[in-house]
Formats: sequence, structure tokens, C-alpha cells
Amino acid sequence: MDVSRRRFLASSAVATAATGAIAVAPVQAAIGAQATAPKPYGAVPSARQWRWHGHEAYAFVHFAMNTFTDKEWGYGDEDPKLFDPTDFDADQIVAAAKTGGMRGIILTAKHHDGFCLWQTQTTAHSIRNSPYKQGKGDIVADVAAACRRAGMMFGVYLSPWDRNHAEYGRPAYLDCYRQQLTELCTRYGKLFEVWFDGANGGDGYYGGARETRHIDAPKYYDWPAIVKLVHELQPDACTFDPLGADIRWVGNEDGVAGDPCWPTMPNKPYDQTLGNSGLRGGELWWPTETNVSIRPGWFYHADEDAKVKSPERLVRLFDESIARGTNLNLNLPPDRRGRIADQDVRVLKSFGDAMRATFARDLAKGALAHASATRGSSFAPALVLDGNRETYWSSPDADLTPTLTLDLAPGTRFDLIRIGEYLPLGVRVTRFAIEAQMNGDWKRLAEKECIGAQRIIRLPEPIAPRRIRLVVLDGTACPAINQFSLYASVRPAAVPAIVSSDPSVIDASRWRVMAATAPGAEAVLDNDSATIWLQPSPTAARPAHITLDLGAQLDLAGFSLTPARQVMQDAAPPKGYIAETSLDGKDWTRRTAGEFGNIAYALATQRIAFPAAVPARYLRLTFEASALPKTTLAIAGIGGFLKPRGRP
Ligand code: FUL
Repeated sequence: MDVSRRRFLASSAVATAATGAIAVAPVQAAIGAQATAPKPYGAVPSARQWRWHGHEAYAFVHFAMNTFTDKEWGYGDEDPKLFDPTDFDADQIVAAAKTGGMRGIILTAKHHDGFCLWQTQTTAHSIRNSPYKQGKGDIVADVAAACRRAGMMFGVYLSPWDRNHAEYGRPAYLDCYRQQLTELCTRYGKLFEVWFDGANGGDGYYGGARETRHIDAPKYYDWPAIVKLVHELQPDACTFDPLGADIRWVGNEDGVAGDPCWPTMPNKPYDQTLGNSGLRGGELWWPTETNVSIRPGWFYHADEDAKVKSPERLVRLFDESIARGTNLNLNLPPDRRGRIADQDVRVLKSFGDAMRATFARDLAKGALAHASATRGSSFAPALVLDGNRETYWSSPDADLTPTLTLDLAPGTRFDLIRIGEYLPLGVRVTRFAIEAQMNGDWKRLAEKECIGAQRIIRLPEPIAPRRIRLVVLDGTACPAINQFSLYASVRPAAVPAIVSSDPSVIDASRWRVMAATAPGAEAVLDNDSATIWLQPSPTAARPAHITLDLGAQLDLAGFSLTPARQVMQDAAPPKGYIAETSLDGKDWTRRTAGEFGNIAYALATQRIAFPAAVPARYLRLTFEASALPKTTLAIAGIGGFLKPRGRP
């Protein structure tokens, strides 16, 4: 469209808006406005996906055998008797999630170790053989019921990888898996999401075979058939995340969606890098869920009480997931009581209160909306202000780059701008700018690609302009914009960090590095897994070691080691360890030695118990190899504990 025509349209529209609704029809007729809805462009969401786009935030709840063994990935040989929450309270878990602004819960009905939290008929490796409620408990039923009571949605995670099942890798296991899925989809009311985890480390117990089983996942599981089964039994449940499922993975576990993050993808198996940003114009509607834990691990570990993300950190997560149009699946792991720990609840309340206060009032309400072009009264600019995501402003088909302006009430101050695209018509806008008029001049505040379900732009500080506008800079079809809202952000109240609710967890930030084979070893004691101690990969002839002064003599029962969580090209965590203790820093006694289980892939904290607690003032750890053939050894954290942790 040429500039002069745009100018003409802009001034007509302003005049229309200023003189009221009656003038709309003649002006639109004059510009050839269309009364019919725009035709969809490219891939569009199914009704189920469109509903899902409205969910925004929900909670993952990782609670299973690992909660009781202090592991992240159980091997599958755990005794069901270990599962025994002392004070399980589904309503407390649901209330904590709700306080944090979550609208639903996805519970780990079965994690990779195969232990089932419901009264399944498919395996004895379940809650039926645990002491909890004399084997009569059903955690899935309890959480589902608590969700209904609280008006929250409910969904399940069912790990396809099952390290306990004797038939895993063979056809018989698939029958079992489908039966498990059927039980979950038919017994617990309406599900909003069913989560299939892609992880498969190969090795496991497998009914006692204790071997490594490799599968060709897409061929073995036959995902289209599994997705179909879910949709037959639970038509509203979105499935996560293989090719053919309703939603895709964001490509990392740090809570960061791409900017932009398109909801479309090519019709090809999932690719992690592409998954983060999506593909503009991709033929599949396969939108992103951003999953991340409030703690470093997916399961509760008392030695991670100090590492619960702060409310400010959750605000950043919001900005990097929800504000980029993805849904946030925030993991809240219950502790061994079967409750969300106090520190997590404090953080969730602070974050949730701040978000509720921020979004309580849309400051654009009452503004005058007008546009450089409008399609007809059913697609009027004011529809972006009505809080209804089904109504939208649109321009005539030929106008791909119109502008929508809000004249604001004087003194309207805000620092958050939220816009959204009416996705049932597909992704239409490619690039846009937000501009504000202050003292007569228009200033560009942001220029971005992709609006999608929503885009929330946070300004560095509040502004109070006379007008604000959305300028579509590039698009493949006339836009369909269903919201333009403004908010003044409220910061969350600070929540001081704690050491641990468990007195047997040692505060390692008081330890000191006495000696180390490479500089920078202090990084392992700073309680921050983003800072990493790096050095050349060790060998038996040239081992790496670190000697730590525990500050006082303690009864040391073991140590923990946290690998770097970032995937690094040239670095890997240590393969194994030799742990020695000393009372004087001169005479050393070897306490334990071994290999870290699956450290290279799980990238989770490893907790190694000594055969018995020993009096110690100094701890020396020696590493003779990296877990992968890489040039660099990387360690993010080292800690210790006074009572045996890990598997009893
Ligand atoms: C991963 C799993 O291996 C983790 O244990 C966790 O369940 C996470 C959400 O997905 O793939």
C-alpha cells in the first residue's frame, strides 16, 4: 500500500473514532471495508490447541519414588516400600500451585523407574505394594479430586521409558503402556494435558535383566496411535510432545523460549534448536510449552532448599516464556511429607501476589481505539479492548501493514504492553513495532517478530504517553488482533533464601578451598550452578582434585556433586570419584570410590553416601576421568550431609 493511501486511511479512521460509532459505517463503506471474516492463513490450531493457548501457566508436580531415594532418575529396582509420604496433602499442593498463579497440575503418574502412583492393574511395581495407606492409596485420584475442588485443571505425565518393566523394548510392554494410559484417561475425570517424556538412557533393571535396551522411539512407540488413543478417550487433552502431538518442547529445561517463538513447525521429527524458535510458515501447528523447575531438580531434595528460585527469577521466567506466547509448565516438587515445602510456598505466594496485582487492571480500558484501516464493524479497533479473545480487529485483505492506535486517558502510566493475535486464523503478522507518542513525537519502544497467542513487552521504566500504537511492519495476511492491553507492573516482595529445612544438609558456602588442581575452584561452593569450575579432562596419571576445609570437625556422612547444567560442547562432568577425609589435613583415609550413575546425560546432583558417618574436618575429592570424551572437566557444585542421603 502506498504511503499517501495509508495517510488518508489513518486520518479517516481517527475522525471516525472521534465522532463515535454512527460514523463508522459510511467511512468503512468509503474505503471498501469487508464485512466477512478474513480467511485463515497457513497452519491453524485445532479447537483443542486453541483452548490450550489460553491456559498460560500450570504446574508440573514431580512426586514419585525419586522423592524418597533422593534421585532424579531411579533405576527401576527400588523397593515399593520406600514410597511412604508421612503427611500427604493434595489440597496443600494444589493450593500452593494456585497461589503461584497456576491454573492446573500435571502429575507424574509414573516416572522412568516405572513406579505407578495409582491403583493400576498393569504392574505390581506400584503404590499397592507400598506401606502408604496400607497399599490402598491413589495419589492420582487424590490430586485429581483436589484440582476439581480448587477449580484447577488436571493432567498426567506417563513416562514411556520404564526401567522396571521386564518387557520394555518389546511389544508386550506397549500393551501395558496403552493399558496404563487407558486407566489414566478413563478413571480420573477430564484431563487437559497428557505428557510423554522423550528421555531414554537405555540401561535399567527391566525385571532383573539389568541391561541396556535401545529402541527406535518413533517406530517402537508408534506415537500417532498413542496420540489417537488419548484423543479418543480425552478429546480435550493436549499431548506433549513427539511429532504428531498437540504441543512441542521448548528445547531446554531453563525456561527460555525463543524470541521469536513461532507456534508453527515443519512436518519433521522434533529438532531442539528449531523447537526453541519454531518456523515462520511451518506447515504444522505445534506450539510451545516451556517446562522448568522452581528448583534445580525435578524432584524434591532437601539440599536444594537453598536453591529455590526467587520471586524475581520467576518474573524473568514469565518474561521469557508466557510473555513470548508459550505456556509455562512450572515444576513444584512435593517433599517426603507429600507437601510443597514452605520456602517454595513463600516464593509462589510472593510471585502470584505480584502477578495478580499487576494484571488486576487493564489500563487501556476506556482508551479510544482507532486504526489506519478497518475491515468492518464486526472487526472494529475497539474489539482489542473488550477482554474477549474471540473478537478481533482486522483490516481489509489487501492491507497487510495497518496501524492500531489507542488514545489514552491523561496520566495513564504503564510499563507492560500486551497484544495478541486471533490464532484460529493462523499466524498473520510477521514483524511489528510498538510506538508511543510523547510530547507530540512518536517514539519506537520495541520492534519484534511474532505476536502469537500473546506478546508482553516490558519497558525499562513506566511511561505515560498520550497515545500508543501497534504498527504492523510485515505480514502475510491482514492482521487479526484480539487484544491490546496495558499494565503497571508490581514487583514481588523479596523472599530471603534459606539453607535447608533439613538440618543434616551442610551449608557448604562456609567451606573453603584449601587446594585444587585448577584455579576458580571456589565456584563449586557458591550455591550457584551457573558458575562452573573448569580444567583439562583428567586421567588416572594426571587426576583432578580439590581439598575442602569444612570449617569445623563434623560427622560427615557423604558428599554431593552437581554437574554443569548447561550443555557444553567441549566439557563433561567427572565419570567417577575417590572421596577421602582427614582430621588434620595431613593424614587421609579413603571413604568411598565409584562412578556417578548416568551423570553425563541426567545432569543432576549426585549424592554419594559413605558406608558410615565419620568425623572429618577436611574432604578431598579426586577425579580420574571425564564422563564423556571431552577436553574439559566441568563441576558446578560440591556439598555435604550429616546423615546418609540417597538410597537407604
Ligand atoms: C525429562 C526427564 O528425564 C526428567 O526426569 C523430568 O521428568 C523432565 C520433565 O523431563 O526428560
